[in-house]
Amino acid sequence: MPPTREERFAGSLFGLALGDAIGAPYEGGPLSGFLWQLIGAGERGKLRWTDDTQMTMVLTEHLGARSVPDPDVLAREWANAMESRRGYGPGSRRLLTRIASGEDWRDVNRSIWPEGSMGNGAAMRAAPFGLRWSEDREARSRWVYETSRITHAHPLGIDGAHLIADAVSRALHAEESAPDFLEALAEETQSRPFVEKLRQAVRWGADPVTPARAAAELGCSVLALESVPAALYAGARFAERRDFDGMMRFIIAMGGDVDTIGAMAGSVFGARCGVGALPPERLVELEAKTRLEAAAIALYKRSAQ
Ligand code: R7I
Ligand code: MG
Ligand code: MG
Repeated sequence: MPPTREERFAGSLFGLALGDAIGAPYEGGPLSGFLWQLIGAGERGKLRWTDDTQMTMVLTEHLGARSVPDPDVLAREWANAMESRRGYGPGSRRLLTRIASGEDWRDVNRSIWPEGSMGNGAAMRAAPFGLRWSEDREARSRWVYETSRITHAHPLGIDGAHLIADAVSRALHAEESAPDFLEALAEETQSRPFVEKLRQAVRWGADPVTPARAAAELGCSVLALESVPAALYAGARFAERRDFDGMMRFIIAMGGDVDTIGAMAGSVFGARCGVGALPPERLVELEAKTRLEAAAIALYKRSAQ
């Protein structure tokens, strides 16, 4: 039996949090991993997630509580929820600190790079838009844009967010092979640099390329243009086999921005396979499960109205 829509909503958000938490100790190599063990300490013994889940959870709650997002309110909610120990990107941390102290996001979102950030910080939190407006591309696209630019004004940062939202909405009902899924996304997106990366993965067809080759040809850094295609490839490939553990082993072996690639791939995996396909022994360890579950249910109800 295919998962219900409600199971897919929960699957997408829990898949994101699990991918983030399982990947977190591997982000940025051994030294960062060691630091994460030291400063990331949260509820004792729990599988701890990072900024990727923190921002997604706040966004999911925001979307569940109203018919359309309010970017000014959302910017403050993100800023107030920021905790340094969650390992935020350096640019995002600075912008959110300024927003928390009362500055308008419009005045700060191009203060570090003239065109804004092209990091993956908007893409890592875009999954809820794919769930909320799965059938309405125009609304999905509008709200991804209006909220991504709070911290990521650069077109590549925003394009990456559109792709993750589109992929999650597609994964809610499509049962295609990985190459067909990636080709459909490539056809939908207007962003040339992303189309080239996606077509590269489409050309691999059903050949199981090694993590090293995927990392070399797609990239796996914190830039949206690298980590988003890598996550879409891993998510699509392993969702076909309902193999979450295999997906995480592949992502860890690719290296680079492991928590974020895990989060984005996990959100696609969960939207397609449902919460029942996530490893139960890891799910029970996940921190703040009750809050995440309530956020998923509220978003589900809102999108069903
Ligand atoms: O995108 P962002 O929120 O970072 C998210 C990442 C994820 O891996 C999380 O797990 C967390 O670890 O951080 O934060 P930004 O600082 O906006 O962007 C991330 C990085 O991308 C920056 O620190 C830069 O190294 C790089 N970057 C750029 N470099 C050159 N020119 C982003 N934009 C530019 C740019 O325009
Ligand atoms: Mg993170
Ligand atoms: Mg990361």
